[in-house]
Amino acid sequence: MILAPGKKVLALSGGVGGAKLALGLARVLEPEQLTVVANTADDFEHLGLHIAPDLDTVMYTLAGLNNPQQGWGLAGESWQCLDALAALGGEDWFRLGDKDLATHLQRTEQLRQGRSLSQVTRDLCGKLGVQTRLLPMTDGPVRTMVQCAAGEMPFQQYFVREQCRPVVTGFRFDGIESARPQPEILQLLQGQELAAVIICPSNPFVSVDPILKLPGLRQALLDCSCPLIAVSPIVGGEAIKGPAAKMLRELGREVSAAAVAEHYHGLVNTFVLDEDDATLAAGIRASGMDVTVAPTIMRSLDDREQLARVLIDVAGGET
Ligand code: FO1
Repeated sequence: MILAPGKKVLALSGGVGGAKLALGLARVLEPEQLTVVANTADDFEHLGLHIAPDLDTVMYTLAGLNNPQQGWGLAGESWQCLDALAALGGEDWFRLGDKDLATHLQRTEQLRQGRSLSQVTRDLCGKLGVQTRLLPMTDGPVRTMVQCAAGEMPFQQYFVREQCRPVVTGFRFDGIESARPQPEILQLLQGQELAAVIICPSNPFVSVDPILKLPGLRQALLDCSCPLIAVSPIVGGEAIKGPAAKMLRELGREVSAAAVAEHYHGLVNTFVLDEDDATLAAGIRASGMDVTVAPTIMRSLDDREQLARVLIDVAGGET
């Protein structure tokens, strides 16, 4: 037991990096001690299906079913449906595997029958044996629009179809003004059980910001008395995965963990830096944030658990 009974951790996550840490946390905490909130602003409707990439990446990872090489989707996947679709002239730029399609079919049908994304996620997690509470950030539609010189485009078009090539100038989260945070998130933040909120090493602009910008959520985080801890997704001036470094550069910011710390300034109490970036600690501390230096690159299962233990220790857990 590394966290007192009755104490809980709330983790805010995007896709791959967040999912790795969520798994580490799930392995060192009791199931009832962890709630993971996934970004849903990169969800989209495609081929008539509701696709929720970050939710699914976290769900498949927690279920031990994920494809670790690819980062998204399921291990041992086949692509017969997509190949047949392509042969018919259908769209195949967004690769939906045969088994993964079952998730999207089930989710879409359940949503069509009037169930909420939270209910459907709970049901899917139950069927896949995921014991951790996994919540979509909201049950309402919020969609990331990537702003570029030529105009704006939906996130998956930028990320997958355009392979993150367009130069970004900003982001807009369509629908966010009328979206509500998933109610359990606010209940947790307003209760007495939370030991920490952890911002996973996910992209600050397109994975974490959509969660933080949900109406009322930032204030609820500020009002919550537990520590808010963020793990840098940038190590040694590079993103561990994905376009975070490219985005920082194009937005005219320094490509470093310090720039991510600055992004979270005024919200986060403790910033967790990789050992490679230890020299940045003093500057971040001078800005008023606590800093913990730790190995943050999660190659193995042990690395994930080790980082989870460090974070719980920062939160004041009982080791
Ligand atoms: N990412 C890709 O780079 N190419 C794909 O074809 C692709 C398909 C895909 C299908 C289902 C799913 O849940 C995720 C998928 N992703 C794919 C990942 C997705 O674009 C995520 O939004 C990113 O990983 C950002 O979190």
